[in-house]
Amino acid sequence: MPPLESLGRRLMFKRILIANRGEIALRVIRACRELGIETVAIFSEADRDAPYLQLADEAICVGPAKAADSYLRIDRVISAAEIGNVQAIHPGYGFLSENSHFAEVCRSCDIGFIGPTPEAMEAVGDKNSARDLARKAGVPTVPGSDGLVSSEQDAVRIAREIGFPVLLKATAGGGGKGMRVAANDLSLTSAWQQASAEAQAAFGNPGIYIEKYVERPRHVEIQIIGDTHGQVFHLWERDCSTQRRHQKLIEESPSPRLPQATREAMAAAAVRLAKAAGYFSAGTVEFIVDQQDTFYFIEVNARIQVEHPVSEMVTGIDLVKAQIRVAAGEKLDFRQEAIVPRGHAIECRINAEDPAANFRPNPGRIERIFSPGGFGVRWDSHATTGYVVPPHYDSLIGKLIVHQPTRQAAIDTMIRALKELRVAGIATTVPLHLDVLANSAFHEATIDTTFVERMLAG
Ligand code: MV4
Repeated sequence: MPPLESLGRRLMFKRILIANRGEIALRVIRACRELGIETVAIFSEADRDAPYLQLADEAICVGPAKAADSYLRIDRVISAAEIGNVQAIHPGYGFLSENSHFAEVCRSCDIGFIGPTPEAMEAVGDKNSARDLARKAGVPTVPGSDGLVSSEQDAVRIAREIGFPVLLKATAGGGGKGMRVAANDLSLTSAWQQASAEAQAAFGNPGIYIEKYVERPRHVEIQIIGDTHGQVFHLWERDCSTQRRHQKLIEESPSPRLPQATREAMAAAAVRLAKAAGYFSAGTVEFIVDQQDTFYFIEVNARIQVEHPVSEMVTGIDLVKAQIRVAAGEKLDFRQEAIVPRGHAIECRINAEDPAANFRPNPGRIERIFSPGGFGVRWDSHATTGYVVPPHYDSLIGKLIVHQPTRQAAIDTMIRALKELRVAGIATTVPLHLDVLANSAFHEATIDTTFVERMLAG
């Protein structure tokens, strides 16, 4: 008997390739199983023995350990898709997920891409163009330059106009890469030199724009999902302020202390922007929120994100299944008014890093693992006893997600589950999470994006 969900769905893919690894590869395999879709996994030589590969219907090697020679090789991934005889590719997050050229190659090979179109990806992938689009859609942006800044002289003139401190951002950057703060004319000169050189070197695109620097913001993002029939829905917000050096540590939904009117305005703004960009599939519209609860658009993430489970838990919507369905051309049968957040969800990212040694990556063999469970607990992980965490990729070994009626109950369950999780053989970020969850600022939710670094400093 095929799963009930696959009956009567003539549009649906029969077989898809997952162009990713680790927990997100497993997450997609699970969604496919429930939809009655066969899966082809790919792996590098470093992942050859990874247990989750056994859960796919087929697994194909795409090259050596180095991502640039395997998971990032468009030619090899497409060859695997041809050999695997799939109708579509799910890119997961990272790797090729936001590469519009890859999405275009899929299209020209007549392979479905489980994500937005290359055109939508480009419109939001260039940060300056996304900001332009936001303004045209009536989405608040941070006061700043009207487009790219062409010279140091222009930069000084604009910075004086908007007032210091300012932030120089690379239009090809994102996630904090290629940003420089400047407090006055003098520091702007060196910030300009560094930012433009870095943008050219790192992204091959020297474009820079300037924004007023918002001090100690919160990071709040809106989850959206759209279909190819012009519908875009939002799944409310996630607060990702608990981060260190642009690496998110804890995400939660709802965002504590966010006024309901602000939440509603942000969600509506995110949907307007997605519609203006012709965006479908899953995506995230990222905002910063200042101390006065004023919100500003920052950037769009054109992929499923690591932290998507917290939105799934509070809304009851399986985002990966929805992503696959809309890529196959199905119309989402949601009603926005029926997407009502229920309770509170928190996710802790468990990384193979040693918080006692400046978060040094700690790859190696997991001698033993005991996975947490019980009421309100979800453990999304590919790690098993005997699994060797390879040193070549990001160090995420699992995501611990809890869902409870209130934030306080969610914190209590998270502490219980973190203590239940036992990983022997390698150091993990569990102790750091326990410290954060015991912190009064976290309890009072008076935190911003500088909270963890201030906590660790003193
Ligand atoms: C900002 C900002 C303050 N003012 N823009 C960093 C990542 C990138 N997505 C946007 N980022 C920021 N943009 C203005 N005009 C502060 C940050 C920022 C930040 C944002 C979200 C989460 C964590 C952060 C940590 C440091 C700085």
